[in-house]
Parts: sequence; structure tokens; C-alpha cells
Amino acid sequence: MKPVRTTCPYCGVGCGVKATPGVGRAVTIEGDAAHPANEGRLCSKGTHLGETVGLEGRLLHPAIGGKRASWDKALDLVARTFARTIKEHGPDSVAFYVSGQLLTEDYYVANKLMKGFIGSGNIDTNSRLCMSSAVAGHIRAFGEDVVPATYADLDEADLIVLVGSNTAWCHPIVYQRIQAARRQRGTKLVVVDPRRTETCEDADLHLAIRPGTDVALMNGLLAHCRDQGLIDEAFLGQSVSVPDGFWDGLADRDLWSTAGTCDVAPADLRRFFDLFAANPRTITLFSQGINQSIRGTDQVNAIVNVHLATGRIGKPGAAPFSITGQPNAMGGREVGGLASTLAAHMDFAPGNVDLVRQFWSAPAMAAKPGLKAVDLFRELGRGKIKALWIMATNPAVSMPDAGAVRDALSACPFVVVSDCMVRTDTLAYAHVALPASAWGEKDGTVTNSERRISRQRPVFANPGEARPDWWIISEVARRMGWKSPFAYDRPADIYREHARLSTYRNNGRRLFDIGHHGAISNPDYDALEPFCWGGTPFADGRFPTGDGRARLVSVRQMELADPLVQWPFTLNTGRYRDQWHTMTRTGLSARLSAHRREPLVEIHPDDAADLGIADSGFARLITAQGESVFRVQLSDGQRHGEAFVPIHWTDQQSTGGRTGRLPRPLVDPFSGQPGFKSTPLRIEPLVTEWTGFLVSAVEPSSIAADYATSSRVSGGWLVELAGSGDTAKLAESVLPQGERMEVNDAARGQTRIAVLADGRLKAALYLSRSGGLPSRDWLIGQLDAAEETSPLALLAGRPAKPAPDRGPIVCVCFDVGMKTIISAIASESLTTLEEVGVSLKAGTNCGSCRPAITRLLKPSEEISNAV
Ligand SMILES: Nc1nc2c(c(=O)[nH]1)N[C@H]1C(S)=C(S)[C@@H](COP(=O)(O)OP(=O)(O)OC[C@H]3O[C@@H](n4cnc5c(=O)[nH]c(N)nc54)[C@H](O)[C@@H]3O)O[C@H]1N2
Ligand SMILES: Nc1nc2c(c(=O)[nH]1)N[C@H]1C(S)=C(S)[C@@H](COP(=O)(O)OP(=O)(O)OC[C@H]3O[C@@H](n4cnc5c(=O)[nH]c(N)nc54)[C@H](O)[C@@H]3O)O[C@H]1N2
Ligand code: SF4
Ligand SMILES: [Mo]
Repeated sequence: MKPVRTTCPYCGVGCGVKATPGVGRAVTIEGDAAHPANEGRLCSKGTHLGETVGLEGRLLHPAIGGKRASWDKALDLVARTFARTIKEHGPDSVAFYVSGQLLTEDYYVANKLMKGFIGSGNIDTNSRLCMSSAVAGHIRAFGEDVVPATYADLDEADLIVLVGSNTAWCHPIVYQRIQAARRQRGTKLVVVDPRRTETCEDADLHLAIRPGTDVALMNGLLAHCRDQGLIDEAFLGQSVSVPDGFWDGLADRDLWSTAGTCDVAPADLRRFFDLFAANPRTITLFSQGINQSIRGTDQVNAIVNVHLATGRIGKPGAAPFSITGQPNAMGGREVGGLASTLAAHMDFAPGNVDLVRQFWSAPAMAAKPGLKAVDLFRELGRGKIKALWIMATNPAVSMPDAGAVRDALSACPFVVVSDCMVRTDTLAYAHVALPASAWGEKDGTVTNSERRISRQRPVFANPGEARPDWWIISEVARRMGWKSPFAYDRPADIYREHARLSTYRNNGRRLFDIGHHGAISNPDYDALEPFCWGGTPFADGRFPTGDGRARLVSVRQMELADPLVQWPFTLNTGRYRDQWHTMTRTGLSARLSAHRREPLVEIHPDDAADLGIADSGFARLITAQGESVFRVQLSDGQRHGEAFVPIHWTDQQSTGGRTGRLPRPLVDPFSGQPGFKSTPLRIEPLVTEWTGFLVSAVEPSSIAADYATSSRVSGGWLVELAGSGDTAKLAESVLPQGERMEVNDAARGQTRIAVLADGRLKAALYLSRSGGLPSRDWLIGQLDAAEETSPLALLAGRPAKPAPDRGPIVCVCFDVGMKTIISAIASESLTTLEEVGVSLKAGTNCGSCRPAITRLLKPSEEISNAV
């Protein structure tokens, strides 16, 4: 079959994918060499897309109250209940909570229905949690939410500063592009992150600043630029408004005080300042370390200030670059899908409301912003929102204080959830479940971090009764009585309307204008090549403000309180390389699951010693909001007093690692974005009597253990276990029927049980009170081994001829473990990535693991000081 050119469903890099369908739901995935965002490259998540598009776990039919229902019944019920609620309690008693994972066409229709026809601003999105501070910061500085950089600028920069961004894991193809620029052009790289992440491996300088001190850092840099005569006075005079007292606000920021506030060595700070002074072509790329803060908007403006004041904007290789997380975060911004924006990059100014009203012929235009995500769920809990429709997001996991969000969802009289998967924590609260088309079926457009609009094209037909989100929303709108405004036959109809709105009475006031597509034909839409809107923004020194000038914004470093006795730690949260958010899709892939099998809390070895916690032991993390258990990983890349946990694990895979329960729901005053990166925390050791694991060809439905985390392996599941007391109940709960063999070694405190059917391994449980456990790798291999396994070997947990322990998997493409790499480096005297690649193939496919291999090549060496 012919390859379909489409776009990756995961991160905001927006890589082009060539997907060639095979038999059934099989698909071969390659990078699209003709797509400018990736030129053929894909990271580990994109590469292994094929493992996540099967029908396992798909929501395939509408359901009402958990029972299968027809589309007609389900849509009628949604339309009727929303209409009745609006009639009885007004338009602000209902809300949509949507997602940067919707396509632009889906998003446009949802926004139009809520803001133009229901007549409320109550549509907010998970982008509120993601980059709303960048939006607010851009609007304050530029007058419009315009990202002033493209990836090509990374090729042309001499200095790239990554602030609060684990690019190597979260935007791997951008990271590879940065590395290429370093090789080809000698571009310098500075990373500002309290943690030493894999992104730091290849950097010239890593500033492990005290969390929350980015404003001090940027203000210190700006003060230094002024002292060094680096301010672009001509540009300021022509193009930028400087508020009164702006420079006085920086008077106290010398190198020493800045180094003190940020808790970095003055010499390191000096190196950063010197690099900045020496390289006018600077890109400052930032993401959640900046945005997810209760001062996120100020932090964004502190960065933008430096670029405006030094004239490093609107030129090749020079700009602040807010990189987006989700595949269509930017498309959501373009349609105005945030509660605080209206449509097509317009806010709720009365003139804009009129303009959009006229364009939509809207019967009930919302005249003011709606509730932002955190407030929305708070009002849900208070009973003010009486009907909520959630689309393409999993707030029961991903909202701060997710326990309270769950309470609010339980209390809400009517919750509708559109998702493509059956097993999500949020779907458990749905009165009506609507099956959405997934990646590979969906048809429409997305916009990536560099304003590039690309097509997602269908590879498969919709399975079961799954339908596209735009169709579902339009059907509900039509059943609410708005037939012709929502009479869309295909995504192209919606795209044309969206393009026409972007240009309607625009007259050059807003940069977002794709009016040239207002009459695009269906075949041209189908064949649409990726394109960036907006050209090189601000190249002419004019900004989309009333007076054409950008604005410096006076921002002050927030006061940082010392930790309280009750909460001596600070909780930082973020992402793993090979999982996507709440794991509904990446969790299906055995390869992607191999990188990190459990949610780990990373803490500094000294803190662990003080707490009496050992590496690989367990800890209970407690905040004012809730608590959860994590496996401990000691890391000297953590600052003292800081703990880092991943956001991915949910009720579906684990009793622990439930990060969403922990963060406090405090938000930035301008953007409403929650401060996910910093929550007061207490850590307590959790001692269990035994630990162990289960390998099983079938997924156990309930597990009687204090701690259990299951992950996919080839041929089944691996479940990590820990607990106290009798293990017989556990064995009963997890082991299937079959021929059972058991060894109890009381002296060594070990229990081993294997279950076979027809000589093949169905499940094996290994528990130990002393810690010693057999190799998981070999046992996993027995689940789908070509030959029968000797029962004795199974009970021993090892083959007749033992293979060396590979350690955790680093390269998921070629299944190469950390221990294998370390021993090859030692025994073959390997010194470069290329040599490791030749010897083991590791790192030679997608390249996502190259930073990890780089670290293994120089385990003790500090990042080079030779700048
Ligand atoms: N593998 C993978 N990739 C993804 C995603 C995924 O789930 N998995 N999700 C996508 C999405 S939606 C998003 S939003 C992006 C997020 O991409 P990133 O922003 O790169 O990811 P995070 O891990 O959330 O946080 C980045 C870093 O901010 C640091 N940080 C914490 N506090 C501070 C601080 O005070 N100052 C500074 N300077 N840094 C701080 C953290 O230590 C962390 O390393 O990733 C996208 N890409
Ligand atoms: N503590 C902490 N919490 C965080 C963050 C953090 O750094 N720390 N980061 C925040 C950020 S930046 C983000 S972006 C959020 C992400 O959090 P969520 O948006 O809640 O996470 P996802 O797992 O991506 O949820 C997407 C859901 O949509 C479904 N889905 C996928 N495609 C489609 C589709 O086409 N249509 C429909 N209807 N459904 C679909 C998936 O199965 C899944 O259930 O998490 C936020 N929460
Ligand atoms: S970097 Fe990886 S996850 Fe992001 S779009 Fe590209 S292939 Fe997909
Ligand atoms: Mo995000």
C-alpha cells in the first residue's frame, strides 16, 4: 500500500511521519524526509507509533452510565442535558474542558459552540496547564501571542540557552537539531535547570539554579548587559516602550547578588554572561520550568525583556522561543480555545466580540472570559458548573490536586468524556462516554512550535463506532438547534471557515492571518504541504500593539520562603523520555515501557541518607493535598531538598506514582497556570517486608500488594511488587489457572511460583524478603520463547547458561541495557558514541538514547569547563 504522509501525535516538535498501512491495523512508520520540522528523523516515541495503534483498549462504542448505547441516544442525551442546564441555570453553568491534542478543526468547532452559541467563555483547555504563561507573557510584551522563532533559527544561532526545558527527552528532534548546529557551527549551549538532566550532557554550561529564581537570573543578565553597553538603544528608541523606573528595578542585581539568589557559583554565572555578551545570535528556548510556576508570566517576560533590550529578536538566529508541548497546542491558541481568549488571536475587547459575532452570525456571543482550568474544577466542586464535557484530556490525573478534581467530578450531575481509550482514570467519572477517532484515523491540521501547520491524515478507517471529535461536537450543536452553523461535511469545511475568520476585518492588525486558505479546495486541502504562518515576526521592528511598539515589563524576583519544618522538601514534577503523559497510548508499547518501568522519586544521596532511605527502596511522598508511594532512585543530579517525580502513572497501571494528587493548585495571577514544579513536600521511608515481581501472559485484574506497578513486555506484563505480611493472598490474586510449581526457601526468604500450560510459561511470581531476585529479562523472554522452558530453570529463575544482566534498557530500538553498554565501554575501550554504535548498535536508530550513552561514556567527568 502507499505511504500516507501525516504528523506525529505526540510532542510539539510536530515531526512528519510516513505511515504505510499493512494488514489489519499493522503500519510501518518512517520519518518524512520532506517534512521541514524533522527531515526524516523520529525520536523513540514516533519510531514506535506502530505498537500503539492496535485496537487493544480502544473505546469503540458510545456508552451511557457504563452501558453501550447508540450514537443517536448518546448525542441526544448530551444535547438535551446541556440545553436544559443552560435554560435552567444560564450559559455559565456548563463548561468544556478540551485539549492541545485535538486537531485545529475539532478545536474550532468546540470554541465556536461554547463562545458563539451557548454564550459562555467556559471553554478551557489542558494548555492552561502547559503554556498559558507563555501566551500571557507574549501578549504583555508583543500585544499578540506570537512565537517569534522557527527551528531554522536554531541552525543559525551561536548561543542556545535552554531554560526549564529537558529538551533531550521532551523535544528530542529539536534537541538533535541543536546538536547538529553545535557540530556544524560550533553553537554554544547553556542549560538552566535545577536538575542535571540528560539535556545537560552535551552542554557547555549547566546552571543548576535554585528553583524559582529565573527572574533573578534574567534580571541579573539584563543588568550585566546594561553595564557592558549591550543594550540596543536604537531598537529600544524605535520599537520598544520602556516603563518608568524599569532600569531602577534592576539596580540591585549585580553578579554576586544574582549568584547568591540563584545559588550558583559566581564564576559559572560569569561564564553565562560572557557567552551571552559574545554571541548576539542567541535563542533562549524555554518550556515548563518557566511556564509551570506561580510566577510563570513574569518569568516569561524576564526572558523576553532581555531579548527586546538587546535587540535579539526579529533577526535570524535571535529570539525568545517558547516551545510547545502538545502536538496542537499552537492550533488551540490560533482558534482561541483558552477561556481567556476569544478566537483567531483576539481577546474579549468589545470590538472583537462584535467582529466574531458578526462572522459567526452568533446568537449568543460570550462577552467575557470564562473560567480557567483550576477555577473551573473548583467551581465544579462547588456545584456551580452542572454539566461538563471533557475532550482528549485526563484531568483526574493531570490537574493539580487531582484528588479534589476527582471529588468534583463525582459530584457533578452530568459529565461527558470523549476519548479514544476505554481505560482512563477520567472515564470512570463519565455519565456519557463518546468514542473518538484516534491518531491514524483522524483527519485535519495541527500547528507545531514554530507556527508550522501540517496535515494529519488518516491511515486506517474508523474502528467500531469511533467518530472524529469535530463530528461529535457538530452533531451535538445541531441537536441543540444550530443546524446550519454546524453543517460541516468534512474537516476542510471547518478549516476554510477558520482561515476566513483569521482574515476577517483583520487589516494587518493581527499576525495570525491564513486568509489565503479561505477558499482552499478539498483536493488542495488534502494535499496541503506543511507551511509556517507569520514569516519572520517583528523583522520590521513593528509589533501588533496599538502603537506598534513592544513593551518591556518590570518584573521582580519573587520572595522565596525557607522550607517549613513540616514540609522540608520541594516537589518538582516532569516527564520521562519514552512515555506520553497519562500513558494511555505509549503505555501499550513494550519497547517504550522498557526505558522506565516504574515511577521513581529522584532524591539526592545525602537527603536519602538523612531519611534512612536506600536506593531502590520505597518512599511515601506527602503534601498538603495527598500522598503516594514511589520507588527511590538516588541521584547526585538532584539539588539538596528537592525531589523529582514523573507525571505519567495512573490507577490503570500502578498503586503508586500518583503524582497528580500531590501538587498544590496555586496558579500564576496573570495566566492561571498552576505551579506544578514546586510544592512543599515531606518524604517518609516506607519499609516493606518483601519485594518481588510477576511476569505474566495475562494482565492480573486485581493485585493484593501494598505496591504494584505493571508494564508491558513482549508477550505479556511485568508487575513490580512490594508489601508486608502473608504472600499467599497475593499469589492467589495474580496467578492464573494451570500447572503450578512452587519453591519456598525459608532460609533465604524466597518464594518462587511458576504456572505452566502445555509446557509453556503462563506466569511466574518471585518474592524475596532479603532483596535478591532473579533476572527479569530472561523470565520475560520465556513468555514468548520459541522453545519450552525447563521447569527447573524457571524455578531457579535463570537459564542453564546464564546471560549477563543487561541493566535498565537505554536503547529501546535495539534493546541494549545500561550494564551492557558500560561493560562494552570498559572491555573494548570505547570512547565515542560512534564506537558504541558500531559495537552494540545502541543509539544508531532514533537517537533518543544518545544523551544517555554520552553520560555513560564519561561517568565521573563534570560538564566541560572549557568554554
Ligand atoms: N517524552 C515526553 N515528551 C513530551 C511530553 C511527555 O509527556 N513525554 N509531553 C509534552 C508536553 S505537553 C510538554 S508541556 C513538554 C514539556 O517539556 P519540558 O518542559 O522539557 O518538560 P518537564 O519535564 O515538564 O520540565 C522541564 C524541566 O523544568 C525544570 N524546572 C523545574 N523547576 C524549574 C525552575 O524553577 N527553573 C528552571 N529553569 N527549570 C525548572 C525541571 O527540572 C525539568 O527538567 O514535553 C512534551 N514532550
Ligand atoms: N504534576 C504535573 N502535572 C502536569 C504537568 C506537569 O509537568 N506536572 N504537565 C501538564 C501539562 S503541560 C499537560 S499538557 C497535561 C497533559 O495531561 P492530559 O492531557 O490529561 O494527558 P494525556 O494523557 O495526554 O490525555 C489525553 C487523553 O486524550 C485521549 N486522546 C488521545 N487522542 C485523542 C483524540 O484525538 N480525541 C479524543 N477525544 N481523545 C484523545 C487519550 O487517550 C488521553 O486519555 O498534564 C499537565 N499536568
Ligand atoms: S520529537 Fe518525537 S514525539 Fe515529538 S513529534 Fe517528533 S517523533 Fe513525535
Ligand atoms: Mo504540556
